[in-house]
Amino acid sequence: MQIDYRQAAEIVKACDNIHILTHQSPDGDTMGSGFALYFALKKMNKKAAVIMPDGLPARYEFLSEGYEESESFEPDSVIAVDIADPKLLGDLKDVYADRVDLCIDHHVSNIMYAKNTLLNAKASAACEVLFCLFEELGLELDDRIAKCLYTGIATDTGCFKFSNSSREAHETAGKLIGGYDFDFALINREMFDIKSRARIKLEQHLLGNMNMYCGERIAVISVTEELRQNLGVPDEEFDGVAGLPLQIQGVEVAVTIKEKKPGEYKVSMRSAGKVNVSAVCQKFGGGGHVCASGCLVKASLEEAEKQLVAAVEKAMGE
Ligand SMILES: [Mn+2]
Repeated sequence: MQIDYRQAAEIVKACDNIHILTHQSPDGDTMGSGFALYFALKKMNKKAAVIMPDGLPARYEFLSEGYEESESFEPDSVIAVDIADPKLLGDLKDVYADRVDLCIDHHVSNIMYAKNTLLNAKASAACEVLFCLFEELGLELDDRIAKCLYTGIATDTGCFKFSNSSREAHETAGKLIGGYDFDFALINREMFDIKSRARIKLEQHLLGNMNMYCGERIAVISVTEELRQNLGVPDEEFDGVAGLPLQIQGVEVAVTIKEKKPGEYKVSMRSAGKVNVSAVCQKFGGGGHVCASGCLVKASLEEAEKQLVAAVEKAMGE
């Protein structure tokens, strides 16, 4: 059932022992939401724990400063943050999928699996939804909560660069920066600028070995299993490589072909805006967003590249 802020506030007030669920392959929004809600619930004298299917990655540890790991307890309420589908609970799906009391989210694709869903699809981040919920609760924020909420909004808007960087996103960030003390410049540097040596090595390789087509409007990067082993780069360093070629002036579509197993390739397509890559991926049985989509192609690498480029070229001509 979809509920409004007032109803969600009533649910939060009524619970005492809460498990807060975050999603697998965590990002700044689910982690920021999880810890912001934890600190808020602690201020309300409730017992809470943040449950993380993939643990807490080092890059988000700063959000947990002050978090106290409690002994395991049986929750009376389960609240999911930034989780559109229980599939995103990973290994914890079986335990929690059917017992989420409240889901706080901003994904239009939310499948409404929770008993109650507070969904604001116009919000830039689940953290922006939480900010409004805390206002509804009349809860006074503190520096820690503000830092968590800001991080979620900054990361989900690509540092206020994506088209979801609405007036509300900016205004909420402004209230957080203006009203509380935390180092937002450092957060943005660490979330957006700093890269590991392995990542730099990977980017150099991928950009140096790109294939260009259609007057350099289409860029293709391929990641084979052999390459992954040769470079010795950990899997998580591949996050977001699909968007890399769009940094190059003139590139309209970036195609990343990643070997899943011999003869089977996972394809990610990114568009700078003119070409609907969701429509292209649909021709291969995939889909997604207009500017970010994916599909699976069973062929040799050369054949996959040929077919994909032809399909993108066709879409460009339409
Ligand atoms: Mn989010």
